[in-house]
Amino acid sequence: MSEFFKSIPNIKFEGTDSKNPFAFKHYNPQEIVMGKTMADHMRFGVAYWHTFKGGGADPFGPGTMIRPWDDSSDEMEVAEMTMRAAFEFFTKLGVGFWCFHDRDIAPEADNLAETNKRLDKIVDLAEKLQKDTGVKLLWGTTNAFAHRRFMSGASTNPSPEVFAYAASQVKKAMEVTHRLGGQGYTFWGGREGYETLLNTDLKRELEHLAAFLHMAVDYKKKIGFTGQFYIEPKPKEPTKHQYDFDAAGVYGFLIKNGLEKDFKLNIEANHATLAGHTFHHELEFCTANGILGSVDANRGDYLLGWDTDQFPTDINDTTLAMYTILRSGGFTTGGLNFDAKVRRQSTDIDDLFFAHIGAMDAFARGLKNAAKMIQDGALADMVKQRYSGWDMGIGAEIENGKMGFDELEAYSIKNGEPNIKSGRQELFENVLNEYV
Ligand code: XUL
Ligand code: CO
Repeated sequence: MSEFFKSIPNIKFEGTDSKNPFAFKHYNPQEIVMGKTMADHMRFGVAYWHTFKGGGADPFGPGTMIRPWDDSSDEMEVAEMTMRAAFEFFTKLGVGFWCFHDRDIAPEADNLAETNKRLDKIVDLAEKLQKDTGVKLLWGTTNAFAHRRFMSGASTNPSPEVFAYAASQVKKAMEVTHRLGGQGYTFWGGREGYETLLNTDLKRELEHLAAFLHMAVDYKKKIGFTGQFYIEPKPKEPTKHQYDFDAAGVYGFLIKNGLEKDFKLNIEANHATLAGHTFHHELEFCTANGILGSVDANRGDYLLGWDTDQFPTDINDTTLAMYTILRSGGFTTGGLNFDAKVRRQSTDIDDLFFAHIGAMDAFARGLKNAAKMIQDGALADMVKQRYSGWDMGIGAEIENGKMGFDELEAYSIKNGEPNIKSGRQELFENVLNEYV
C-alpha cells in the first residue's frame, strides 16, 4: 500500500533504450555478473539520515524540502511516519539494505532512560517493517556528535562524564542494531579530533579512543552480536583534524592498539578526497591489507573543499571502485551505502528517486566494466608483466628472504647499471578508457 510515494511506480530495469526516468537502465538486480547477481555484488543501502532526515539546510539557510512524513507537531509521530516512509521508499526502489544513526530514527527525550525507551518503540516498528518487506539492516551507528554535550568529542572528550554518556549511547545503539539483525556496526569519529592542539592532550585522547573501542568489542561479545565492526576514516570536518584521518592512519591505530582483528574499514569516497587521496586509493589500500569492510558511496565536488555528499555519477570512479572491490573478493557483510544527499534545490520526493536510480545505474555500469576488465585480464596482465622481474632470479631470491645487503651489493657490482622499463602510464590509461 502506498502512503507517501503514491505517484511513484516500483522502479524496474528497462534497459538502455528506456527513456523512463523512474527506471533502471543498467542495474538489473537478477543479472549474473561473474557468478553472482548484481544485487548480491552491490548490496545497495539507503542512508536514513540524508534521505529522510535531510531537509536541505546549509550554513546559510534552513531546509528547503517539505516532506509529507514530517507533517506533525508530535516528534514521535514524525518518527513513526518517517520509518513507514523509509520502508515504502526502500521497497519501491528495490534496495536490500538500510543504515541509520540512533538519533535519526528516534528523537532524544529529557533524559537517557526516556530516550532509550523512545528508541525501543521505533525499533519495534522497524523490526516489523523489516519482516514485512525483507529489507535488511546493513549497519547501525550512533550520533555522538550533534548534541552540544559532544562539542569536544565523545570518547576523546576531556570530560570522563561525556565519555561515559557516549559509551551508554553506543551500548544501546549496538543492542538495537543486534536486535534488528544488523550485519555491521559503524564507528565514525564525529568529533573525535581537535580544533587546536594548544588545548589538547593528543596522547591521552588517542588512548581514550582505543579504550572505548576495546569496551565496545567486549560488549559485542557479551551480547553475542556477530555483525562486523567498521571504522570510517575522515580527515577533517567537523573538526579541523579528525583522528581517523585516512585508511592508513586508522590501520596503524588499530594495530598499535591490538584492535585490527575486530575492525574493518568503511570507506567513503568524499572522505578519501578530503584526505588528499582518491576513492580508488583508499579502497586499494584496504584491499592490500585485507581490511575492506563496506563503502559509503558518494562523491565530492572538485571545486569545493568540503564534504558535499553528492550521489555518485562518475563512471570512471565507479569502474575503478568496483575493479578494486571485485579483486578484494567482493562484499561479505558490507555493501554500497549511499551516504549522499540530494542538492538543496532538489526539493521534490521525485528527486530522491532520481538520485538513487542514477547512483545505482552508475555502479551497475562500474560493475560491468570492472568485470570485463578482470575477465580480459587487461590491466592485470600488464601489471604482472611490469613486476615479472620478481618471479625469477634475483627478484625471487629477494622475495624469498635469501638475500641481504652484502649479496645485493655483490650482485650490483657484477651486473652493473640496472635496466630501466617504461611505466607505460599513458597506455594503461588508454586501456582503462576502452572499458569505461
Ligand atoms: C559523516 C559521515 C557519517 C557516517 C556515519 O561525514 O559520513 O554519516 O557515515 O556516522
Ligand atoms: Co559516511
